[in-house]
Amino acid sequence: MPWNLLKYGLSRKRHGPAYFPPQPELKPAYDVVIIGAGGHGLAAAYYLARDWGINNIAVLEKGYLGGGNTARNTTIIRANYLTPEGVAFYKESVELWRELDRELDINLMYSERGHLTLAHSDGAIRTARWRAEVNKHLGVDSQLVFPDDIARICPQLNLSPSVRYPILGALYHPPGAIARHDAVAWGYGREACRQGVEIHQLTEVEDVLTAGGHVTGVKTNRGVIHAGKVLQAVAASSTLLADMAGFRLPIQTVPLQACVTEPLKPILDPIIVSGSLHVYLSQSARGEFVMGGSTDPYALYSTRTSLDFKEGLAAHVLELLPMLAEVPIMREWAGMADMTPDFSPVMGRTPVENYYIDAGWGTWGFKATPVCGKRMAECVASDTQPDLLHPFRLSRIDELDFVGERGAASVGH
Ligand code: FAD
Ligand code: PYC
Repeated sequence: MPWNLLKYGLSRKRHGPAYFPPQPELKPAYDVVIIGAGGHGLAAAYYLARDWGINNIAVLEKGYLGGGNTARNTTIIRANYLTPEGVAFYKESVELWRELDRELDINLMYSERGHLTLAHSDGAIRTARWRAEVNKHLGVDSQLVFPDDIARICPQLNLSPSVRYPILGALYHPPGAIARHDAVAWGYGREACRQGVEIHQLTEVEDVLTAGGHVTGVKTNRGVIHAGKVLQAVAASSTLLADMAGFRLPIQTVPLQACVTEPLKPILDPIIVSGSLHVYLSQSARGEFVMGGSTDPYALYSTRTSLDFKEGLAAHVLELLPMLAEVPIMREWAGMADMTPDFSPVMGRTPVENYYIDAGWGTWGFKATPVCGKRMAECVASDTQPDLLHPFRLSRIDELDFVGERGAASVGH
């Protein structure tokens, strides 16, 4: 180890400015209050300040910055959705991701690996073909591939025909990527602060204050704050916050578990998803295999993990990658997924004037952080529903105008 690095590590003095400014005093009023300092809330704050010149903003976080699903997700980024509305939306997100390191001046370790959704049945081949056609039509690089190609793309996969669920083909999406999730929250948070946004951790919103059908502020554990506009971006707590504001959401919250193995040398490049085996995995830059399965089969506000999950996951992963048999699982955790009936998010205006919502991200919202932040900022600043967000308006559920993305979810439900 270089001598200077050792000296720095042991020294009590730390040189250079702190990454975030010290938390300021809470003011009695802000132009915009954002509830939730996950990736989504922080990205919205950043784009409101950068693109719309609104910087009298407080982001209120009941825990710590980026400590919700942003910290718990498996970081898969892709645009290979099923509906034209979904594909157009996630395509814009992937375009923003590609520039984000430079823009936020932080190494997000954004790494395009290619994404394989394995098909083990004729029905799955049909869905893969359908997705490939919709994707290509909208300029997203996806194609249906068969075992010969899969063997070239991912030689580690067990392609034997004599297993329980032989691999018949796959949807291959070369832009599929992973990134460092914490850095996304840090990057958006720091850049928002540089533009005057305040982030208040350990500040829980306990009630939403309204008068005459519009929002006037929020009650927090640190007092009342008045606000011209309020955006809720609280993922698992979406229904609780909407209740406080006085409207209902078509959302159920279910646990989703994941785990990582001990680090290995780099051996797996692409991201692998198998719907029939209910598993997905990738190898992180640190060498750990990041793996997950289906959502738990009941609604629950809990982040406990289970032996069931680990056992089922291990058995299924070994069908795909028998070489992992002796690799220990190192950590296991759960997040809470806010699920809508059509597996698409809810974004935009609400029945309460000047109160906006960003919710229903279920198991798939990390990849949407940049586009959602950018478009929600537009929505809040202009009080209009941007075209790209129109399909995801809250009223679509009552209108039965669904954006059905179940076939494109990586996670079994
Ligand atoms: P969060 O990061 O959860 O932020 C919301 C914040 O609101 C939290 O910090 C919370 O503390 C705060 N909050 C809640 N209530 C209050 C209150 N009353 N007052 C103040 N603050 C409050 N998506 C993908 O695209 N790819 C994946 O590979 C992927 N894998 C996943 C794996 C797992 C195990 C899980 C659980 C999810 C996964 N997701 C994935 C989904 C993704 O994690 C989420 O959709 C995304 O992180 C949501 O971001 P967010 O900023 O909206 O929410
Ligand atoms: O949306 O790609 C995804 C995903 C993978 C695992 C969890 N979500």
